[in-house]
Amino acid sequence: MSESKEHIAFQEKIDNDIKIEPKDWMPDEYRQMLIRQVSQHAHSEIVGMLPEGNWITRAPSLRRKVGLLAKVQDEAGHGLYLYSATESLGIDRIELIQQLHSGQSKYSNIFNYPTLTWADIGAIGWLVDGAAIMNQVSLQRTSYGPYSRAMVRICKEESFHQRQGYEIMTTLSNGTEKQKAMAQDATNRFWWPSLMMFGPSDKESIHSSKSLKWKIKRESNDELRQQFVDRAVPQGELIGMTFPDPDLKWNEDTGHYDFGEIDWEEFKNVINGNGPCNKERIRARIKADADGRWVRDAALAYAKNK
Ligand code: FAQ
Repeated sequence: MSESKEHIAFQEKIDNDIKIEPKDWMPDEYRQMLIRQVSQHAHSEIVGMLPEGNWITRAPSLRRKVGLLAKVQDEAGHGLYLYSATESLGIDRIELIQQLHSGQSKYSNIFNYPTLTWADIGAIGWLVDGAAIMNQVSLQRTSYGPYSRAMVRICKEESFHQRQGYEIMTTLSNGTEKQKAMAQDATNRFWWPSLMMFGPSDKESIHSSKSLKWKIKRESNDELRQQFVDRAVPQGELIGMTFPDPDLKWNEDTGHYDFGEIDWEEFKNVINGNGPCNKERIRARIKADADGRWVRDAALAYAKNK
């Protein structure tokens, strides 16, 4: 079947790097693909507040507490930009939140792991925000205007997040033997799940070919994962961390680090609701939604009276 005039004009715009804006014509599949990805991204931001929020009351100093509070608040802001970008595609935020609560919509695998020690806050900033930035810098060039603009703003804040995490790891690795061991343990536990954040391998990724053709994603899952490994390994070595992968080594020929096979069974389990903290995370989100209902009701009643 030959493509319609609209389809051809749409693809021409994409090929010429002209952004698609909310009122422009777009294929329904492009719209649905964006609603899926951007809403999952928004959910990740607000579920991502939970593992770190767990440590706000136990931060080891006032300075650390202020930094962590600011970071967690930033994540809420990122969620807001991204829900707004998703709403510009014609879906209501309440429906998106219901999809998160019912398990119909995914969010990043990484937030289903527990934060057991203070060093986990360092490892999350260094590795999780590090991985998130690698992906989001690329998404600044995504073809959908509102998503692309949200990414520019989010990336500025994420780079502060990454630095505060790396600074925590640097401090711990210069500390007592116990502190060094705590930092190493956090690195060991967060390393593989951070690599999984980039999604399945290119061979297994179901959405990549369409997404790359429409420039929703600008680089493939494996390309971004490799860039992340190449950047994170020297950073870890600089502060005396090792990585839990016997196959990790510099490859002179490719100019990249080789690394071992990811445990895709673990990845599938976690993204399908069976990770260590999935149920706890969704319970916390549902409770937060119910606890905040009176505020929304009051705001609506006030708006109506005006
Ligand atoms: N976790 O065909 P693909 C952050 C699912 S933000 C869970 O390759 P795609 C900030 C995927 O949805 C972190 N599920 O899919 C922060 C699909 O399932 P579906 C979030 C995953 O979309 C830091 C299926 O597997 N960032 O961390 C994951 O082309 C610290 C097949 O996969 C973004 O969301 C995963 N890791 O590529 C906050 C970035 N990977 O929908 C607090 C935007 C894949 O068919 C503290 N998203 N799946 O049921 C993307 O770039 C893409 O969506 C990918 C996946 C690369 C994540």
